[in-house]
Amino acid sequence: MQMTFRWYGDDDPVTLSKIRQIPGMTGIVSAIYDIPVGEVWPGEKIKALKEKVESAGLKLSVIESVPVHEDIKMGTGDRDRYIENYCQTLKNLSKFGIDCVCYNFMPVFDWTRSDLAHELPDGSNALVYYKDQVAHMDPVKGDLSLPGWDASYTKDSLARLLESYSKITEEDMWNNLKYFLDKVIKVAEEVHIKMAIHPDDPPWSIFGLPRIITSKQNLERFLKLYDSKYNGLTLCSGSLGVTESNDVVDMIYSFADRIHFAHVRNVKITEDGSFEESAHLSSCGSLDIVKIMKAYHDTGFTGYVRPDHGRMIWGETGRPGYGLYDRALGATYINGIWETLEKLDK
Ligand code: DNO
Ligand code: MN
Repeated sequence: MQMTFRWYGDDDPVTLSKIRQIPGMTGIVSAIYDIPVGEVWPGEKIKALKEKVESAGLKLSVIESVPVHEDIKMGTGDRDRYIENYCQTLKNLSKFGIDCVCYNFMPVFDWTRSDLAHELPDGSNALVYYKDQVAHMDPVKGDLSLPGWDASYTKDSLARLLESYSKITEEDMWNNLKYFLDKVIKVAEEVHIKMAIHPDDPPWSIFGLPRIITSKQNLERFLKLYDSKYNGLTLCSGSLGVTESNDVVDMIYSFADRIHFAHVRNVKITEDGSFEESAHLSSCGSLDIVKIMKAYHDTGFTGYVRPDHGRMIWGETGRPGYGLYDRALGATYINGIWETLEKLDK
């Protein structure tokens, strides 16, 4: 495996030089943040990003994400132009050695939580999803705005977008995803970029929107839409693992040859099926991180790994889920498990 860390660019208070000091850290996961969704990423911007990362002694390993325009997800309007642009962006990325791109197919909202700074008993702050709180949230009224959400929507445009989605079923989403893959994976194969879809987080419908990348059965269906190694997965333990009906360890063994990017984090499922993000350590949450890492090890995983969200600890402030300290602890813990597995294997 290759250990990586997400970096949000020059505005990120977690600088590249700090990331470099995390033991065993080799790669950066990043993106170009100032290009509107759907437009082509120009080569010069990719080059500048790569050079910045390399001059800090790290490798630009994964792009997370090249976002997919809503017209593509809805199968409307300008989707063909946006798909063409997407393919051009992949070609541009490949010129700079990028071989793995993460994306998602969630309508309108990326990952969703009801509180971004819930205080845990130990005094740290974590992202949580309490079902009863989400039930009372109205995104159009602006009850909550998350860092994962596209902040460029006005209330009106958001309301219109949600209205358009009300006619779109899960089957429509499957068809639109297949339409996208048929064009994009062909290019990915040509330029040797492994595409890695991120599961829906949480893996169920929110605000009445259809969500399809949610379960083992649906991951299987996804992989069959276009049967190629280049049509692969970002296996995010903390997204899929928030419901007991998903067995993350089993998914790793089942889909090993199609997993290109591993997001490793732990979550604690609470009594009513809500969840709290926890520290990475197995005993802090509901997932067995040793079994997860063992599954990657047993299947000879050579792809990219990153610790996913962390809590805010030791007084750190900043982007929820993406502070330095708890993610660095996560990376060290994952590296420790991996080293143990490697040495016991010898
Ligand atoms: C949250 C992340 C997601 C992820 C995208 C991938 O922290 O795991 O925002 O980057 O869904 O497209
Ligand atoms: Mn993730």
